[in-house]
Amino acid sequence: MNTRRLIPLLAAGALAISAVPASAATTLDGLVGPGFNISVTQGGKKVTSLKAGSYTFKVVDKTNAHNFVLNGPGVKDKEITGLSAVTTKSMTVTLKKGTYIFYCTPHKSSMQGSIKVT
Ligand SMILES: [Cu+2]
Repeated sequence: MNTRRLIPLLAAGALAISAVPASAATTLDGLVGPGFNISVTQGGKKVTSLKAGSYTFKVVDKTNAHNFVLNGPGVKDKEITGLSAVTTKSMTVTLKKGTYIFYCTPHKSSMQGSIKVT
């Protein structure tokens, strides 16, 4: 039996199983607008650091002038709310160790924040 081939498969299986429970995701509150503001809070407190894991970004987008985009390890410029929508949308993502930024595309230089994941 070729155990060198089996071990990576088992490791991949273990990762998939541990990622399954959706109820384990912590909800974070994203807000864009109504002015030139963007933020991520948890229980009313600004989020600047998190432990790696599964998080649901619930984003309230109050204007059609802004969007909410998340970028970081494993999350490539994911648009959670779009530019021409006043909406509330949720997206669950797995955050890995590293730095994530959230931003509004047309106003990225002034409308952005970062979250350090450890
Ligand atoms: Cu904007």
